[in-house]
Amino acid sequence: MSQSDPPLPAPLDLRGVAVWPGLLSPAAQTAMLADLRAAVAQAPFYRPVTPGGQPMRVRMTAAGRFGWFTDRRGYRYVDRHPNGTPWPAIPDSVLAVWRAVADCPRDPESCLINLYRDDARMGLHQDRDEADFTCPVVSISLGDDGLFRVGSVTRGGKTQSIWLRSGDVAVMGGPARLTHHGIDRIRPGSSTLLDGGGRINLTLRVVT
Ligand code: MD3
Ligand code: FE
Repeated sequence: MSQSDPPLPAPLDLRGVAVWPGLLSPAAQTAMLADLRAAVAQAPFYRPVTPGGQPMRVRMTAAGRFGWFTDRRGYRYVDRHPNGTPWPAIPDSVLAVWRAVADCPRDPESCLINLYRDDARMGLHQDRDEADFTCPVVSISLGDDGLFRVGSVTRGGKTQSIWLRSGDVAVMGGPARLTHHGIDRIRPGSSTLLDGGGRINLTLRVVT
């Protein structure tokens, strides 16, 4: 993906979230996964603990200047892995997707790497731990299908769901930046991309 690539096709619109199904070819997905493996070797997946003391079902790690983090002390961005080392750099293959789809003059400062295995899910929530909401959040899905639910900015009300599949890219910008969203479940075994199965989702964000 580069500046000389052809213009993007029109995205689907899911309550203001733009979704490009299959934006990444199978070869691009495999190449990105190899880049991520190198990052995860430096910054292994761990299980975050909510402020209420519950271990999350999603495994996490991050790349870039900041990683989103939670423990008993609360939600925040931190500049290193719990093992004490700085997060690895965001791979160029991932940055290229941001530059192609995010209408933002800045590069992302954080790439959260979520791993969903088996019964992992993520409840409806808003992403609001960032200091700046003018740039979008960009999501890249790899591996098994995930049932993605989008609601509204206010709590409650209607929601709409779609299955995100490997290679899909979603952009949450403008009014959709603060909508509630979550992953109800994955479909284990729907992809052979990841060794050991499961779904990886990358979320790219400007934080400061
Ligand atoms: C809609 N991750 O890490 S990505 C998260 O698939 C997160 O792992 C989910 O929600 C996942 O915070 C969903 C799609 C997504 C990300 C950010 C959003 C949708 C969003 C921000 C605003 C609205
Ligand atoms: Fe989120």
